[in-house]
Amino acid sequence: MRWDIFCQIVDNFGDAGVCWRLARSLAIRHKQVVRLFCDDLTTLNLLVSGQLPMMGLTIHAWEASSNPLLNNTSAQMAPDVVIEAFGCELPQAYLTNLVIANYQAVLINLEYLSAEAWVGEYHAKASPQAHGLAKHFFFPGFQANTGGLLIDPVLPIPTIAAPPASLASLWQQMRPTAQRISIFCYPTAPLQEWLKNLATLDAEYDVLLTFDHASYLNQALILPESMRLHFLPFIPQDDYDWLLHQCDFNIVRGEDSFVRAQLAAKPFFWNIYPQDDLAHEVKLKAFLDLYLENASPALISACWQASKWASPTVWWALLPEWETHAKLWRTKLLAEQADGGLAARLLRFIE
Ligand code: TRH
Repeated sequence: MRWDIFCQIVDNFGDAGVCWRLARSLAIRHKQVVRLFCDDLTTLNLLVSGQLPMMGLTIHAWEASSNPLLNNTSAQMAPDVVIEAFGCELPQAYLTNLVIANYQAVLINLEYLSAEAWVGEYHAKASPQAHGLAKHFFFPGFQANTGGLLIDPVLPIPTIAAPPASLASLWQQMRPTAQRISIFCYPTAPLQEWLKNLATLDAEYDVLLTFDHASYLNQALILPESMRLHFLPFIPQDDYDWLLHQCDFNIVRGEDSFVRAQLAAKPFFWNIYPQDDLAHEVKLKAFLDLYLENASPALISACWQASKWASPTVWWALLPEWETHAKLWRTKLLAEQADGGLAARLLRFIE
């Protein structure tokens, strides 16, 4: 089938991250023909870096959807499925073309991920449109009655693996005796206090701060030699996935890195995207309730404290138990997504 995915980058990298992962999965794993239209190719290219050309997948500027060479005036190019990622509005000219040409494309509104129970009730419901094209809401989720998770590519749990080029020189500076921590959080997080507190523990830490995080820290930060900070540039998405697998602890944010941290089978906490109406508190609780269903009271308390940026000295001792839990959770997730996860469920839904 032919798929057109529309991605409007509202802020940060999550929109691009999810759309790119879905587009690639449909093209590579499911042999679909995919065009990804994006309103910010510069940002998208940061994640994609070096992976194109790719069989079955092309990337286009948002405006190109109205270009006669690319639009739907030719039946050959007519899409079977059109995805509006995160409710972005389709370009008017593109939509008009679809309607006028009377192509029977299915419109999908790909929603945000949530572990909340209501998601299953709303997933895959039709939404009648004045223009007559069929439109459905597709909700990613953890439960079997949702659209599932974007699990591709599933990386093996690493033993010893060579770092990708973007991390090769940094990796030579890693101390084998140190615990590795990757940090990808929002600028409002109390990162500096967190690091200072962790540094008081009697252990070595190599802390990998993702792009731009240097600006989250105060110049005056003084740390003991046992804690070394490493400042990363923005690295390609696959390399970031790899990094999560190689660390002993990860702090992630947004929606896409949150799923990757779970698949990395390592202890992590989710610096969830803050929303004005505090909807993120409900989302966080829904996830932690699922994630910690079979955990000990001590681990439940540790995960909650960590998620709220409590001093790591309070809960860091629980890390070995958390590690075992993280491995079990990955196994459970992959078993529940053994049907192929979001991309495969989407494909079956369309068929
Ligand atoms: O960047 P995010 O905070 O993005 C989003 C957006 O803010 C979005 O509007 C919001 O709705 C959503 O969060 C919840 O976090 P996220 O989702 O984890 O996306 C980051 C992407 O960037 C992810 O695909 C991983 C990738 N990435 C790299 O490719 N290289 C890097 O160096 C890093 C740190 C991340």
